[in-house]
Amino acid sequence: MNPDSKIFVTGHRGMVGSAIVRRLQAGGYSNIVTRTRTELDLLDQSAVHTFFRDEKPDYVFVAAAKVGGIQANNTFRADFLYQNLLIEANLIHGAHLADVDRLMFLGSSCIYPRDCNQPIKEEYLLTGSLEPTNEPYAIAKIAGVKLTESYNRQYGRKYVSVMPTNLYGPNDNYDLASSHVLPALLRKAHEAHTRGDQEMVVWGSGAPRREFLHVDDLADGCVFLLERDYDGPLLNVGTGADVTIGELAEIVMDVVGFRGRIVYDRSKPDGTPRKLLDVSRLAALGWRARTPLRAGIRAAYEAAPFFE
Ligand code: GFB
Repeated sequence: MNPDSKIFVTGHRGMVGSAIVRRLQAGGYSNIVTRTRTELDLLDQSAVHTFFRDEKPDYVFVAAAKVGGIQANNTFRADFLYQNLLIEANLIHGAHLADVDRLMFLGSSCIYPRDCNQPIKEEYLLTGSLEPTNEPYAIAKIAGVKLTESYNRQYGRKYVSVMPTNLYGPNDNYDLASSHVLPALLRKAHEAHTRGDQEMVVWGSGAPRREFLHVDDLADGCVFLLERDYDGPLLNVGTGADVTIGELAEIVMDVVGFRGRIVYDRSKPDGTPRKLLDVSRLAALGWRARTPLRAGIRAAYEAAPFFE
């Protein structure tokens, strides 16, 4: 890629897409193309194909997706499956039809079997059953991985799939019903602290382990791969370390300055017990995450819409 290559970033208003745009701008890329949902509906096949035919970007980031935390995934199962299948199929096939040779598809660590060995190597894909709370989303993301692999095999494209672990950072979703755990705990701790509460509710048992990657690190890893013309197999992106949800809650409370008690709401699902990614494939290429968890959480807190 050169600095004036035309790079189409989908989902640029979301947490991942906006981080990729920031990182590209910082790297001197000046020809970044974005479209809002009103300008281009990614569920509309013919609109997406026309867009590609007219714009002919050099590179596409598939960062647009319907995403959410455990409860949203478990509740809006049809929407997560249908919309993600359509978005990725329209973008990947549309890019191919317009002869766009380079593309990066972003998935999620929930594509791997629920009970696979830890840390999770890329080759564990499709070796076991998925976590039920996010099976529809995971199936859609697995289809995306298979689309990139298949267009490469059949048509010689250089489409890459990247699987980030749980992400957090600026432009995260702080709606408690649909968010992921980290933004939810930041908001709950902030509100509890502001109200002077004695306790804060954390869903599930607190025992599941999760790995958290700052979205700016993910964006940096993506641009690192773009700049090295990486066109190899599926790659995990993570930090290589995880914490329990209970430990995460303690760190968040500490960052916010809330000194109350944690109450576990065991009527809410735990989800997968652990999903720590093996990041050695990406590390061997020379990239690693840089943001320490506590510092990243502090930065996310200060960027949160309710921070004053
Ligand atoms: O982040 P999260 O919603 O998604 O939840 P997953 C992670 C863990 O945190 C679960 C617990 O064990 C939750 O029960 N948790 C505790 C909370 N308190 C809260 C809370 O207030 N809100 C939320 N949301 N969780 C999603 C998948 O899985 O992660 C997606 O559903 C995707 O497919 C995404 O892979 C990255 O890590 O369980």
